[in-house]
Amino acid sequence: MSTQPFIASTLSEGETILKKRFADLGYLFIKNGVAAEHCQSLLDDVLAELSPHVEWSPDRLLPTLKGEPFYETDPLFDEIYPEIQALESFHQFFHHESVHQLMQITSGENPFVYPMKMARISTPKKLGYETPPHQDAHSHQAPESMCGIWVALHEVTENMGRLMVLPKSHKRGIRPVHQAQGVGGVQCEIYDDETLWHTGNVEQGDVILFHACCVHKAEPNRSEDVVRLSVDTRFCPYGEPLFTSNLYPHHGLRIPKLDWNYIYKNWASPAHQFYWKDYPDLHGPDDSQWIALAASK
Ligand SMILES: O=C(O)CCC(=O)C(=O)O
Repeated sequence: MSTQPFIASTLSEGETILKKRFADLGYLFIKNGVAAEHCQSLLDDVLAELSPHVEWSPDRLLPTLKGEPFYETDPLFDEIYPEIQALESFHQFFHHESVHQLMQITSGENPFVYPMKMARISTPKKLGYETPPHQDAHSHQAPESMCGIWVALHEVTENMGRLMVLPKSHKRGIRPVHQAQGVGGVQCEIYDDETLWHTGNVEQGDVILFHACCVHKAEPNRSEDVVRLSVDTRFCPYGEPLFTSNLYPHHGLRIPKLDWNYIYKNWASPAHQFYWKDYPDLHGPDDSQWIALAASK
């Protein structure tokens, strides 16, 4: 396997060039896609929930691990994650005008933001639990018109769990998967001729947009104590088919108290609560079927 730096894009290049690059590569790495202040404000809120397990280092300007490392589904994660999910600023982040504008590059005038929104807490000393190579089309049971958006909440350099993408991999459709350890729990097939990955250091506010079939993964976090914090969600042109698992909070079908009423309990504004209720093309199990499925696991 070899790596090359991400092909960087800027909004000033204009929609035509960006759309063409996205169609060719299957991703856009957009420098300063979201204002650093907007990211810092969300980062402060997330860190307040992670304290005392993760603390901001004012000298290094990085989140640092203070206790034991943990991974999604560990008891400590399950205790903290509902509080991060309950942050109004976390959900509103993706409905901000600047984020909406980024989504318009690939989804046209009226992007629909998926209800499920993810915060990633990649601690060091959990090697093997990093995000395996996957396609979001599989994870979210979505058509190719869906996209992913990933935003760095702080600088992420080598050995801190950077993201990697397999350029042009979106052109080969949805791939077979097998079970894997790590975020999402599945890994997709990588073909023998696919040896060149794109990666690189990112700064606070840098954004990656992924095509639904773009294969991507995370590097292991090999740092001594840095915790990589980022946020991501999915979006599509309004009206495209939406699978009902995406209507739940991330980990909501696994962590008993983590439902929308829990999330909304302290919100100041009703804006963006249950905003998908009239979505025109929902398919998949209904609420009672999802609850039964979750209970049977
Ligand atoms: O941040 C990560 O480790 C995973 C992100 C990801 O897979 C995504 O945004 O689709």
